[in-house]
Amino acid sequence: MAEPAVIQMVGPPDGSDVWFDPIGLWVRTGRAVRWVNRDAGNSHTATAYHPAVFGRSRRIPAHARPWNSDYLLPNGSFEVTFTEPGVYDYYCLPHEHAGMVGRIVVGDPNAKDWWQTPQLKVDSKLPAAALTAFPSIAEIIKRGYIHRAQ
Ligand SMILES: [Cu+2]
Repeated sequence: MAEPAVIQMVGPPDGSDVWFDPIGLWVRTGRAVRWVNRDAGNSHTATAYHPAVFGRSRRIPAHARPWNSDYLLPNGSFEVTFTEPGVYDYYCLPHEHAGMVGRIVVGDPNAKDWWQTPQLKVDSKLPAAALTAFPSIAEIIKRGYIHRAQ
């Protein structure tokens, strides 16, 4: 088994900014992803956009299981194994309004065009800072991972 891919929750020591690094990640089906809080100044969550979790719009594949890490203290971690191909958008509960969101693309990019999911293009229930922060699916697939634009 491959080691989990790691997404760090990061920010400057004064706590004035927060983000997931990488903000965009591509993994093969069956790979685990581990979120690790490397931000000494904040607690964070990794929470899937799904009606079953705080009643949000579904922004993960139809048959995928949603997740919620709950609050991760500094150096805390949480892991999810992705068995369903598709696009997964998630957010940090206390920092969604600051644009702390991420996108994971799972599966063989050449298998089919599942990444054209129309629900991902618009979502009136998301704060603008979150909606504009997601990296493009095409870029994630092309580069494998995307760091947030500074
Ligand atoms: Cu956060």
